[in-house]
Amino acid sequence: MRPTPRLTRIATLLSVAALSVTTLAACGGGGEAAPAGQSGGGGGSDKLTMGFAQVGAESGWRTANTKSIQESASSAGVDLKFSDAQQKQENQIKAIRTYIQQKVDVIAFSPVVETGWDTVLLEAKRANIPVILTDRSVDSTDTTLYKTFLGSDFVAEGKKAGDWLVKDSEGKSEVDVAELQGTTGAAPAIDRKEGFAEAIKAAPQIKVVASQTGDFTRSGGKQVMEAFLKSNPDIDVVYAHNDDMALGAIEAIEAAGKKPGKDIEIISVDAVKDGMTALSEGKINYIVECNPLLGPQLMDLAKKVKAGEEVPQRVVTEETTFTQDEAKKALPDRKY
Ligand code: GYE
Repeated sequence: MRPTPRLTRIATLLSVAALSVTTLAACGGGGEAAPAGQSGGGGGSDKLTMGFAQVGAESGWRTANTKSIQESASSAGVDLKFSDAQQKQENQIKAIRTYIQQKVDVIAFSPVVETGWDTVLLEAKRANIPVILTDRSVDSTDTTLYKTFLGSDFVAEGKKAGDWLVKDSEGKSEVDVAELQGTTGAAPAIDRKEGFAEAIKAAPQIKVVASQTGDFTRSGGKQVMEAFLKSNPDIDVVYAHNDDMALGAIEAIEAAGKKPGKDIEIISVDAVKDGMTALSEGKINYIVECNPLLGPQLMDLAKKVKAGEEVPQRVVTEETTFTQDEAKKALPDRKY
């Protein structure tokens, strides 16, 4: 691990109005891709200003993540500029460039895909604006382009899903798996696939017979599952990279006259309320948790970075797993 040079803050007295010409899509999705209004002023006050470029509003996980960031910014006294990229990298790049123009104190973002970030990250570095990656990472070899990466270990999540299936498949002669992948090129899709594949090597009777992206959405999961059921009538297990796609798959399975959780077992990742409810009802068999409540840690890291303090290059969030019985117990206290 290389020590990153401390960035010098340049206080700006420039007028906010002159800089905030370009605006960004507001939070919460639903809007069009075109820029919409946003709140907050630029630099110049003592308040920390953060520009956050969110992926979109594609899943229950994302909604909980956005809420966590907005709520913790307001309780930490952080002036948050928030944009929703509607799952498009070019929108995120535009948003980041606007934050650079506005001279925010810190830029944070959850990169929709892993590749293609070096140019804009270099622009932020040259402008002396520190960048924090949250939730998803980038594949840049120059790790001085960002201060830290706060988020889950997605390979470990995929491995937990695979480990459960290996145990569940003991004594079975053939287990055909259909995989619903997350957004193509996104770190959680790449890593959850890899971790799962690694784990199931321990049980040669488990075979991934179909694997396609459902883009982390419910409708994507449903559509892809409908096609899988037609092309592969003998699917035993669905491994969905998130709960939303698993919920979409449940609809497709039921529409085909089969019982999710029994005729076809389902494993997913996230553990959002709707997923946990389906798990407690026996329609999903196992969920690996991925914690979206990254807001408080993010605000903490941002304050440290602004103060010039060293922060660890990687902060991994702690997560667990849930069986059907465990879901029943955990549901009443579930926050998201
Ligand atoms: O699992 C999925 C969301 O990046 C961890 O993105 C996140 C993933 C999450 O759309 O539901």
